[in-house]
Amino acid sequence: MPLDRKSISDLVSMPFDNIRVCADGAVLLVTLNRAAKRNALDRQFVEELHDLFHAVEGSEVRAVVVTADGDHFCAGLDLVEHHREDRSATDFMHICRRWHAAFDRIQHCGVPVIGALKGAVVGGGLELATAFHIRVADPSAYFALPEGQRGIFTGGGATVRVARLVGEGRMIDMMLTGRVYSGEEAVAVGLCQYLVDADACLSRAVEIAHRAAENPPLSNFAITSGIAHIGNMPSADAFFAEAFIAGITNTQEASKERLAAFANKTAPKTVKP
Ligand code: 1HE
Repeated sequence: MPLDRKSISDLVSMPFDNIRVCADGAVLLVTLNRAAKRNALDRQFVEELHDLFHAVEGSEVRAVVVTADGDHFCAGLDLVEHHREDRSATDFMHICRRWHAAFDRIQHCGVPVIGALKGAVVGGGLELATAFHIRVADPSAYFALPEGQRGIFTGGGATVRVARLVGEGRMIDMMLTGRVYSGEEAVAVGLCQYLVDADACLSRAVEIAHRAAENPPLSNFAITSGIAHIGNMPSADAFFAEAFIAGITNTQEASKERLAAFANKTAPKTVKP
């Protein structure tokens, strides 16, 4: 069966209630648009994220920017829906599996995903943001895992993705004490990579997406998925996988022109900023 390679316009025309999708060239701009509920993630919202990023995989899209309407990026799990539905343990376990599937789709969609973050990036909102590859925050952004205070636990991948970024000790502190990290602190502990003025946050994320989109797609696929997968392997297996990925990526047709440019002294150099 041939690969169902979606075009940018296929993606832009997908019907969603909680997400707006538009394109800037080959960069997809995804906006969470449930601002009245602070972009809290109910079941449908998680399914929409899953379906969108499933469609991104193998499509013509070269990078994605995720931003949000309103003052807050995402307030996490829809606590009102969760309370109203009075779920059983089994039901919630299955809901967590859907979150894992959706956020895995994001992390492993094959192209760089850049988040433009503001306001609350908390609980499941932080789980969503840590499935992105690069996070850009504005000064209003703050980061927390208030699950302990709510009498619940993370269920959207934080035990893997947040712990990996900040370390187990910091994550446990966040969950036990409700500690909130400012944008500056978040950069210091590795929760995000850029902190920029509020009016520059989205444009910086878009600029980063366009820059990353210039890399050959196979290189971006290796970077955005390979590093995370290799991180789960024992060293000997990791070195094997790295060599294998490099064997394919470093000999691809798309790299030949760039390497020739370097050899001919026409390529830009890597210099001190
Ligand atoms: C919500 C949610 C939500 C807002 N679920 N409806 N997440 C949290 O613990 C964060 C909970 N939310 C908050 O602390 C605050 O809402 C905010 C600091 C994010 C924003 O405050 P504010 O004053 O701007 O808004 P608000 O008045 O609190 O809320 C506005 C509306 O959004 C209101 O609905 P309305 O119908 O009364 O207008 C809120 O109910 C609604 N809203 N946040 C549902 N989270 C897979 S496990 C993941 C575990 C978690 O994610 S734990 C959740 C952590």
